[in-house]
Amino acid sequence: MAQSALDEVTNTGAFHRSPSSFRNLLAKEKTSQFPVAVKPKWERTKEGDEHVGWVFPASTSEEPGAEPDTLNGARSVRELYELASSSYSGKYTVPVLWDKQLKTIVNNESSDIIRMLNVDFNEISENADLNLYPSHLQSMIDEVNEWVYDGINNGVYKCGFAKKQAPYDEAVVKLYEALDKCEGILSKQRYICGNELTEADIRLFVTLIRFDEVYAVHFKCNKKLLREYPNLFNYTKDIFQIPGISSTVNTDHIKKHYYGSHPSINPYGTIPIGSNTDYSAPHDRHRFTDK
Ligand SMILES: N[C@@H](CCC(=O)N[C@@H](CS)C(=O)NCC(=O)O)C(=O)O
Repeated sequence: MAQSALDEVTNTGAFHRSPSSFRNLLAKEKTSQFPVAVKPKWERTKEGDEHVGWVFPASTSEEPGAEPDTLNGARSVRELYELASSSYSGKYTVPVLWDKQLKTIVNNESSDIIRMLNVDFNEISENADLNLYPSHLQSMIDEVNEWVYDGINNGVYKCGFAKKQAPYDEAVVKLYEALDKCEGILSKQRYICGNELTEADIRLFVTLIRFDEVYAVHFKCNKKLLREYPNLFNYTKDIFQIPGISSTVNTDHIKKHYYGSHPSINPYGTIPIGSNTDYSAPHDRHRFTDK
């Protein structure tokens, strides 16, 4: 079983992400979140073996924007997986939904976690009325998520981690077909499933916000930059400017992570200067909804 994304390339040279192992869903019982951030650059996770992955800083001053694990005193995300299951042998990935009381991983699959955050934390959330997965749009959200994940979210990884030309060629064609499709949809409506913000926008946004800074260079997604797509670019600014979103984007961490953590792609870890795009600049997306 793969222990890191760096081991997930098959002998045809194509990147295949292995499935998540912890898939519990929350019932209505009270559970609490524990927001922590790990250091952006992967490091050795244990003395005695070669594994590299997510580690916590030892103090709050070590890496601005990252905090130590004050709850369990773990040095790495790997230690949390080992605390949750002594027989675990898969990848030590984020995100992880952690149960403070039971000291275990509830779930490590982002598509499950995003659904749980929408519903199961309403009693303690500031904006409980926000529903990013409304019943009238569920089938459309599911359908969009599928091609966006395959073509774009995972598509950029398939481009970047391909070790042969053919899987790269296949992934990059699919990526730009999916981006062109988004551009077409977003020329007619404000968000990807209509004029209402949904989970599908959040899932698309997380890849778009990294596109010009990282994927265009590091993962060889350079047929066209995000800023060359008028609708996709303005849409990314629009979502970035929703209150609460920009504080989840740390461009410095994003760049340190990718350029510093994949020596097979960027052996010297040099961080490129661009793109320094200002996503807080004005956008034109109100034209669909302020009529
Ligand atoms: N299916 C998982 C995949 C998560 C995933 O691959 N996370 C990456 C983020 S860069 C990770 O933590 N990788 C660590 C590694 O490959 O060792 C999800 O979407 O939640």
